[in-house]
Amino acid sequence: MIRPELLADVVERHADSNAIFTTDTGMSTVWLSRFVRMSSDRRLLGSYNLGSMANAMPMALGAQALDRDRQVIAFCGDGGLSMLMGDLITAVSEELPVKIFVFNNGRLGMVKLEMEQVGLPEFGTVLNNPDFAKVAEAIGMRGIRVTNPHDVDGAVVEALAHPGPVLLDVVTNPDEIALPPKPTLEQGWGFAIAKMKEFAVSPE
Ligand SMILES: Cc1ncc(C[n+]2csc(CCOP(=O)(O)OP(=O)(O)O)c2C)c(N)n1
Ligand SMILES: [Mg+2]
Repeated sequence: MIRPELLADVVERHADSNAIFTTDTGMSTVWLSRFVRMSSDRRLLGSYNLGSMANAMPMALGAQALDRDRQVIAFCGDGGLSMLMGDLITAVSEELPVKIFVFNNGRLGMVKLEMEQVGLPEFGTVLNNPDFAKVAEAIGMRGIRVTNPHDVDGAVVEALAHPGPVLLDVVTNPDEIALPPKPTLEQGWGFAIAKMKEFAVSPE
């Protein structure tokens, strides 16, 4: 099982020193903010206070259209990407060499966590995803799918070196928890209750 932190850290290590990053609203926001170092030359675009999902890929398209020579990297959730997936065609038709990295946890992960921290068992947050790399290939862009942690580094290097648009579909751990900087006892208690309820529903 691939930890999303690994992907964020590997991207940080291989990205250009003047890359433009975009991030969806969801757990990818957390992984980017914890692992990707910003500098005066890098740029970061997100929805943030507006809190809208699905923004990372279209923001990347816009940024790349302004500067085709600069490395533009989108940190996408699988839920976010699915919402505006048709716009992948724009990357191909406009020849925008965006690097789309999908944190594919098969979940609306942030919402799963929000429910669990108040003691609710996961409900309605499982996503029945297609193989995003195959979708990308069908659309006409390079698609790479990664399911083994040992392949993450090579796949990121390959994606960043690809001259055209590329989608890297990384299957990540759906149970990874993005702890807030100062977790409360109440949140921990809620999480424990949720896990007991989830276990009671599916004991395997
Ligand atoms: C348009 C919109 N719908 C719903 C939400 C509520 N919401 C916030 S994060 C999230 C889940 C995001 O899932 P995904 O893109 O897969 O990212 P993950 O948290 O799993 O990394 C949802 C449903 C929102 N912020 N914006
Ligand atoms: Mg997700």
